[in-house]
Amino acid sequence: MPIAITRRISPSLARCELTHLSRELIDLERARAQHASYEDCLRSLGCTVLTLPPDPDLPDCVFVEDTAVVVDELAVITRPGAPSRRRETEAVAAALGGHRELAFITEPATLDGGDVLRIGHRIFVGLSSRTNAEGAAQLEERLSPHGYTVETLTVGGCLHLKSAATEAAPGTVLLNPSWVDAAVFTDFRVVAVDPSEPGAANGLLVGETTLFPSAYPRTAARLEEAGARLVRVDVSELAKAEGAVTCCSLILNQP
Ligand code: CIR
Repeated sequence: MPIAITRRISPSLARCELTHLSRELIDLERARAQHASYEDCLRSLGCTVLTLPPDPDLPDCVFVEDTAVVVDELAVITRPGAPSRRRETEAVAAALGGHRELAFITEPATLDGGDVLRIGHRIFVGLSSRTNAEGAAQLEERLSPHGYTVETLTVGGCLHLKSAATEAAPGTVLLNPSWVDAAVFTDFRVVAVDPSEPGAANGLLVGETTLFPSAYPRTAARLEEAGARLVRVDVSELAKAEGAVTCCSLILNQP
């Protein structure tokens, strides 16, 4: 049974980092209700959800994905690219320490987990405004002894690699070809987002089922046509903070 680590929404979410979006009013109560439904979806897919308390001084703490890269053998605690997010790693490292050996990304490297796409033993790292080459190199140093390969690629037009591409069904990469070079993923089946839904490339695969934002029905139809099994979740308030479905959890498979 996988464990999903999540973290409650900070009361200061309104002060979150924003890179590609303009600030909009976020309804905190609605965001919390959506987050609770997201956690319920994870439970319905067989996850044990471990929810960490929020920190009022860390507006983006709900986006736990950025704080660690977890594989079966260890967890690599990141050094997030946004200085306002660096302290988020402390609580997550404390929680992960009970489940995995820990390794750390250290200065001058920066790495956000949202830039790390793992498909089997292949790890794709997006070089972005949050993740630098040193971050990718340190991740490779930590993971290659365990049989993982690390490939870097550039992303443009979006926040993270996983805004542009995710494994949205087993062996299938869902991507926005305007934000990432689809040629990188020729070893996989590729499904492109519907052109009217550029933000739709982020799905969270848990086992054989994918949590997918209800805001993107056209891309959902494309995925289902390709054989994906989807569970829809409404994360519209978190989307105003530039978050999507992968960013709100860290999934630990039980080896
Ligand atoms: C940030 O800009 O860091 C947050 N407001 C959103 C982070 C979303 N994380 C993710 O997609 N992995």
